[in-house]
Amino acid sequence: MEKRRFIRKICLLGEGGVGKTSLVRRYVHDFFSDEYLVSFGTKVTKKVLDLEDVELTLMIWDILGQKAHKSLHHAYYKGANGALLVCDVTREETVRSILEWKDDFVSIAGSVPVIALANKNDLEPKIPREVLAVVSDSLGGDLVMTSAKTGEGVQEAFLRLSRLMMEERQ
Ligand code: G3D
Ligand code: MG
Repeated sequence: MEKRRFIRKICLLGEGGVGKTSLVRRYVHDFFSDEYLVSFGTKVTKKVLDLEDVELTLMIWDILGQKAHKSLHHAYYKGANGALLVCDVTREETVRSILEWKDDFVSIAGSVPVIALANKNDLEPKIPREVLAVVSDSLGGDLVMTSAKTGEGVQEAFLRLSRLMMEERQ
């Protein structure tokens, strides 16, 4: 029997330079580049996942990370089914701000699943464990340590979000 097909929109959120674009590249194309790609506007990348009982097409929206442009983000949040909130373990302020990103996001998208990604875990973390624990707790424990450079945790993070979104289907 043919699998049921679903399409879901997810957004990558977080400060500039935390690794959003690199994570998408690692997940979808499986490579890492050290060159800094400043993404203007939005890039939407498609990835088809074969889950146990369904085929899920992820439309992955990679948006501007600059706070100054936050008001523009609302258009991108609309209709999103989930989000990956990305921070950089070498910059504490990026961790503290992901809860703001989350509030901003859910005010437009509603209470859809979100997962935090503590990225650049291949580098020396400079964030007290307690700070990560606070963020993780406020998201119901959904925090994955990732590295777009080594690939650590990347599949897991996208898969976890995908499964959460599929639990909410109907
Ligand atoms: P953004 O899309 O969130 O703005 P980018 O971030 O994906 O463009 O990444 C910003 C910088 O961080 C880039 O390096 C990129 O190579 C680096 N980076 C992203 N993810 C990781 C990671 O997991 N580990 C390490 N070590 N670096 C990462 P530059 O040096 O060009 O700023
Ligand atoms: Mg980017």
